[in-house]
Amino acid sequence: IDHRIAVPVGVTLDRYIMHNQNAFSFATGELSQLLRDIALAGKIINREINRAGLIDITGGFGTDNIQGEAQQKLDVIANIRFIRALINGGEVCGIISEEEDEIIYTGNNQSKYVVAIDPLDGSSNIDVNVSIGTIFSIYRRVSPLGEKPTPEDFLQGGDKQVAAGYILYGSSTILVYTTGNGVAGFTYDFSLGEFILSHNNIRSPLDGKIFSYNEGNYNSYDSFVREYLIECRKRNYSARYIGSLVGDFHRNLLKGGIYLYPPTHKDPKGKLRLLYECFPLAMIAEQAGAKASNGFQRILEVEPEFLHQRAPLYIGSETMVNELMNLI
Ligand code: P6P
Repeated sequence: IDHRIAVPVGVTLDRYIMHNQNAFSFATGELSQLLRDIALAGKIINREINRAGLIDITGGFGTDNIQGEAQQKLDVIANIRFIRALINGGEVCGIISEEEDEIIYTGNNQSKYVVAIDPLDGSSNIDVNVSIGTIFSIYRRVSPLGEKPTPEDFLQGGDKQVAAGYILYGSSTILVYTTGNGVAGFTYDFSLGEFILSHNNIRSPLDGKIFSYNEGNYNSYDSFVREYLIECRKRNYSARYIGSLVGDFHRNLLKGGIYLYPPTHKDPKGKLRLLYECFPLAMIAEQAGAKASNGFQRILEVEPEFLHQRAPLYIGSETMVNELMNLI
């Protein structure tokens, strides 16, 4: 059966995962439990975000992360919550996080998964009530069971992800993920404390009329990017840019559109991180019939060399990404 049709909308994330588990090879239950652990942390972060202004956890924390970005209090809280949930869940032997310089060893060396995570992306929007998101990527480890994970566990390449997803803390809170068999979305129901299936088998429109980029960087873009943007304006496409990748990505995934973060003078290799922003969103995009490129190749084929590597990102509707790539 095609499980993506047989599951009625309204089912909880738990039941959907169990249904999926029975239908697919990862019936051992570890990946199912790992997805539940991530969903639990998402519920906790969601609660913190929704009361941030009330309990003085907005604003800067006074420290910088490896990216040299001032950490927001909620950034740090989200990082701690996800790490704790993954350690306690027991299914993960190692974690890399945007907020941490090095690999986090959970001590669960018998576990067979590693997670790369951006605990709270778009954090500059936290204090002004604009959507923010969590992005996660899951790999089966390649290092020996029983030992500590190694960087190679995280540098396997985008096509080796076993699952990827995001949680968008927006007008509603939605968890979207794929395990390589289509994309499903679950909207958080506060009254039940459950993520409920609301988007069964997301398919992204092949074309779109929305383009998302930071206009302020226009003059530093390569000529092919500027040429594409001029064409979008000629066609009276809508320019929509939240400044929060998960929000822009999710809107474009559902409505059709393209998000561009090209190399700039400030970020000549691109700003977004390959392992916990580009790869997971690219897996979701492709699973939903969309595309993701770094301007030269399918971004899932980029060979990662180090954990916090950056990359240019052009992601969204297939026709729009193809048109842009044809201009190179
Ligand atoms: P800029 C947020 O810091 C982020 O990583 C993405 O969420 C967002 O799309 C982008 O950077 C915004 O960057 O340079 O336009 O402010």
